[in-house]
Amino acid sequence: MIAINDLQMFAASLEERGLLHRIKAPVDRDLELAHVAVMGERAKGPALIFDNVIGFDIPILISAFTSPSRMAVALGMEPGPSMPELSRLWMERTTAGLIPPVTVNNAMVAKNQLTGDDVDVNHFPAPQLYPKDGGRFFGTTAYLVCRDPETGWVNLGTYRMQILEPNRVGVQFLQGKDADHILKKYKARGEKMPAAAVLGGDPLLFLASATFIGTGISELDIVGALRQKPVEVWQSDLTGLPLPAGAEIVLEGHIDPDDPCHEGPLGEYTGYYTHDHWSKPALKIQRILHRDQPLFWSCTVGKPVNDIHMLQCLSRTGGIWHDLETMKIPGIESVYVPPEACGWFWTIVSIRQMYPGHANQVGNAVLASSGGHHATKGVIVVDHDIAADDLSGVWWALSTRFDPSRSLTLDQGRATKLDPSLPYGDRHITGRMIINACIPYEWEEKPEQVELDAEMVAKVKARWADFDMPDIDPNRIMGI
Ligand SMILES: Cc1cc2nc3c(=O)[nH]c(=O)nc-3n(C[C@H](O)[C@H](O)[C@H](O)COP(=O)(O)O)c2cc1C
Ligand SMILES: [Mn+2]
Repeated sequence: MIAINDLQMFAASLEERGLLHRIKAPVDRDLELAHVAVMGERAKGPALIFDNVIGFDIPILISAFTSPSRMAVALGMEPGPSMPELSRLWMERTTAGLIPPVTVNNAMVAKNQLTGDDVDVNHFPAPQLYPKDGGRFFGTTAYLVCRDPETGWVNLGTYRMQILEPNRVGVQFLQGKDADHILKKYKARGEKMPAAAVLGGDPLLFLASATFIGTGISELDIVGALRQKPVEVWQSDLTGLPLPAGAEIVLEGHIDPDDPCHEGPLGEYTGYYTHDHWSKPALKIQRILHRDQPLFWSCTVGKPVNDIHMLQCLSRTGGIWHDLETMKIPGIESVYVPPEACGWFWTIVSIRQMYPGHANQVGNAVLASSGGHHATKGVIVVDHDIAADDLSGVWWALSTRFDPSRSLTLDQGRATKLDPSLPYGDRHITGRMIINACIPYEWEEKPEQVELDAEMVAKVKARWADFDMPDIDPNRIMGI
């Protein structure tokens, strides 16, 4: 296990393993920085820290999660596991039980406190990412902490935060998100909602707060379970909220339900814009907390593949897998929501078939599950000889095991407002399908496959070193 308590430890762990590159050249935070990052991401480059952001002495971390190796390190593992393997770990740890946070008195984030006229979010190098974005965003990786006034439940949600004024940022939580439910309760009481925008802390806090965990469950407890140790929080004397003690920067204040703002757009994770700028919640900042020498953290959002698609791949796969296990559906070998599908719209499940109709049961279960029903367009079910993330194998199954007239099921379900394949103003319901790409269990005569000899494979693996191909790990070759 790699010990990681906060963002700077995570960045150092990446750097030690050659997974992070520091850019020393001066770079403009508006457009230039994000363009370097997107071009690096497209080329499957490393995580980046821009040490010399023009006009600031605060560096920016970006592209932190954009490879399975970096995602493994975030989870405290050495590079190696595939995304489905990491999702299985997510599923197992969150299913085993949650771990609530512990309160500490000394918090690195509380070392510097800006109040009164010193409250100015422009102190930090928030970038503008794309030319058509509405401005600079303090929050792409930042999460909002708020508390349910009735139950005391503390929710963490990642919602984008645009800088509007020195002491005001938009916080675009969409209808139905947890913060939206909670804000409505404050509104009914005629109160403002105390809230904090947090950047940094354990990198898993960003991951968990960008994931639908379930109403009433705190993302702090989920991160405790994932990290297998409690998150350290500091009880704010201003808002009464538990704030991650190792955070980089916190904007504290309140959201007035009767004082919405005009905000956006921001290039979204679908790779498109949604033009819906009015009546977004806004955080009025009363106090800024930050560590000594904070590290700013941004994410390019926009077209796949970047951090958001990787983290959605991890957590959505983990959530769907969790649901399939709790539904007691047997034979699930692996699950994968490809980052290229925005980490959202398609699910691939590999199963060991046990009875006729098993593959369709799995497809229907994904479409009906809490973790997978929302905006899924298709489920592809393949046999156990193909891992869910073996996209070459999946194409082979689509070509040789799938018959559209026999094994395609069409259905409809809940859409997302961000889906550009649906017309504006009518994005409630999407079509969806189950593609059963398994060899039918009930066929007595199955197609005969070309196979390698299992004993010879074992022998070849045993003397792999003799063949002098050190870059290939014989135990991680798909499809044998
Ligand atoms: C970079 C990034 C930006 C996001 N922006 C928003 C956003 O502006 N509004 C929103 O409602 N969800 C946004 N999300 C998705 C939410 O984080 C996600 O739905 C999460 O479940 C919200 O937390 P909650 O379930 O506690 O409400 C974003 C996710 C990421 C990773
Ligand atoms: Mn939540």
